[in-house]
Amino acid sequence: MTRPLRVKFVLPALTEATSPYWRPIKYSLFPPLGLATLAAYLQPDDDAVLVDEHVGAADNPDGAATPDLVVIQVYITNADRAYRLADQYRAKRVFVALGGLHVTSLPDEAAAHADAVFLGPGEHIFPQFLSDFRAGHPAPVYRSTTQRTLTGLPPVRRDLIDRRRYLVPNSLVVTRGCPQHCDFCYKDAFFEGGRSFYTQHVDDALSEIARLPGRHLYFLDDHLLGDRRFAEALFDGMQGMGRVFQGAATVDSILRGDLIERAAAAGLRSLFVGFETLSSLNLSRSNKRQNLGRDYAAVADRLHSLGIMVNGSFVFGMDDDDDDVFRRTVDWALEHGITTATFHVQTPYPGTRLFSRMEADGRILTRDWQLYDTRHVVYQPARLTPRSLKAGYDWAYREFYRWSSIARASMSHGSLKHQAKHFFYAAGWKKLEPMWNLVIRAKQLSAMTPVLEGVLSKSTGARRRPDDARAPRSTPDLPSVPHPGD
Ligand code: B12
Ligand code: SF4
Repeated sequence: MTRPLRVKFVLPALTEATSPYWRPIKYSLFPPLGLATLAAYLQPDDDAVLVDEHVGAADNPDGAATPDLVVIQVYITNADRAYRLADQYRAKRVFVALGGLHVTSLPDEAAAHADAVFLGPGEHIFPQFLSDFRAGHPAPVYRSTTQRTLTGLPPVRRDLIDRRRYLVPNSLVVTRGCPQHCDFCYKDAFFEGGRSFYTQHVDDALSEIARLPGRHLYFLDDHLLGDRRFAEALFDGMQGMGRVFQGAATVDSILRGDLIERAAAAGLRSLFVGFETLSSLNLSRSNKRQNLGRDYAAVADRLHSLGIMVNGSFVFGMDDDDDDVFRRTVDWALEHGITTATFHVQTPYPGTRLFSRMEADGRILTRDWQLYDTRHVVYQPARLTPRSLKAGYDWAYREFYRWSSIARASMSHGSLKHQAKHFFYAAGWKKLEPMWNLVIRAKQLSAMTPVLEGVLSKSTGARRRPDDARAPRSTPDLPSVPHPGD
C-alpha cells in the first residue's frame, strides 16, 4: 500500500461502565501507554487515532474514514469486548491486529478474531508487521523472541493522548519485565522466548522524562529497582529535575543497599510493594523467593522514614490461607502504616505456572475470563471455600478503608505532615468518589494533577512514639492515586 495508512488503536474497557466494579477514577488514571508506544512506528503522514474506551466510546462507526488497520490491546478481562469489536471490524473487511498479555497467553483463542496476532512485547514485531502490511503480505502470527531492546525507540506518541482525561498523564516505563519469577505472575509467559528483563539507556530515559510537562511522573515498570546500576544512574540523573514520582519495587530491593535513599532523593514519594502474603509457606510455594525471610516491618519503616507512602499488594486464597488470613493481613497493614492496600483474590492467569498446576489438579472452576479480575474466585481454594474467600476479600477492603482504620494507620507515622498526608491520600482514593465523578464529567481531571503534585511533596519522619498520640490536624491538599487496585 503506497498511500498513507489510516490506523485506529483501541484499548477496550477492562471493566464495563455497567459493572458494579466500575469506578470512573480508577479507569481514568493512566492513558494507554502500550498503544501510544506502538503508534510511534507509523510514518509521519499516516493517520492515527487512539481510543481508550475507559474515557470514550470505541465502537462508533468510522463513517467515511474507515481505517485500513485496527490495532486492539487485549487484556484478560477485556478479551470478550476486544473480540466483539474485532469481529465488527472484520465484518467490514478492516484488517484487525490483536496483541497484548492475553493474546500472548492464548494465541489460538485470539486468532479466531484477528487477521494477525502478536505474541510478547510489540517493539520490533510491530514495525516488522507494518512493513509487511504495506507490502501487502502480512503474516498471521508475529512472535517476539530475539532482538528485544529498548534502545533507539521512537518517542511515544503522546500527542495522541488527550491529557485532560487522565489524572496521571505522565505515566512511563523505562524497563520491561522483571528479574524475578513468581509462579502467579504474567511475566514469564509474556516474555517467553527472549529476554525477560531489560532497560532503556539511562540517557534515553532521562530525555523522555525531560519531555514530560509538569512535575509528577508515574513509572509503570514492574520493578523500578530491578537493575541496581540502571536505577542508580537514573535516580542520580533525576536529582535536581524537581520531579515527584511513584513506582513499584520488591521488598528485597527496598532493604538492600542505598538505592531507596537515592530514589527518595530523586523524588520518589509513593511505592507499590508486592508483600503478597505473610506466610512463608505461601511464598516458597509460589516461588516468591525474594520475599522469603524478609522483615516486612523493616520495609515499611524504611520507606516511611524516607517520607515514601506505601501501597501494599496482598493476595488472598493461596494454599496456606485459612479463614484468619483476612484479619491478620489487614491488622498487619494498619499497624505498619500502609497507606493504600491493593487486595487481590489469587488469580491463576492462563500461561502461568500457577494456572498449569491448578488445571492439572482440576481446580479451575471457570474459564469466564471477565471474572479473572482478582475480585472473583475462579479456582478451588485449598483451605477456604470460594464463598468464604470472596467474603473475606470484600471484608478486607471494607475494613481497611473504614474511617477509623484510615485514622489508625495514619497515626503510625512520626510527623504530623506524614500522618495528615496518609489520611487524606487514603481517604481521597476510597471516600471521595462523587467528587472524582464530577471532575471527570467536567473533563477537568488534569486540573487535579498539580494538586497531586502538592500532596506528594516531601515529608519524612520515623514511626510515632507511643506517647505521641495526636490525631492528624492539618488539612492538606487532595488525595493522590495508588497503583492499580480497587
Ligand atoms: C496501567 C495498568 C493498569 C491500568 C490499565 C489501563 C491502561 N491505561 O493501561 C488499570 C489501572 C486500569 C489497571 C487495572 C487492572 N490491572 Co493492570 N496494569 C497496569 C500496568 C501497571 C501497566 C500497563 C502498561 O502500560 N505497561 C507498559 C506498556 C508499554 O506495555 P503494554 O501495555 O503491555 O504494551 C506492550 C505489549 O503488551 C504489546 N501490545 C499490547 N497490545 C498490543 C497490540 C498489538 C497489535 C501489538 C502488536 C502489540 C501489543 O506491545 C506494547 C509495547 O511493548 C501493568 C503492569 C505492567 N508493567 O505492564 C498492570 C497489569 C497489566 N495489570 C494487571 C492486573 C491484574 C490488573 C487488574 C486485574 C487488577 C485489579 N484488580 O485492579 C485491573 C483490571 C481489572 C478490571 N477488569 O478492571 C496485571 C495483568 C495480569 C494479566 N495476566 O492479565 C498486570 C500485568 C500487573 C501484574 N504485574 O500482574 N491496570
Ligand atoms: S516480582 Fe512482581 S513483576 Fe516480578 S515476577 Fe514477581 S510478581 Fe511478577
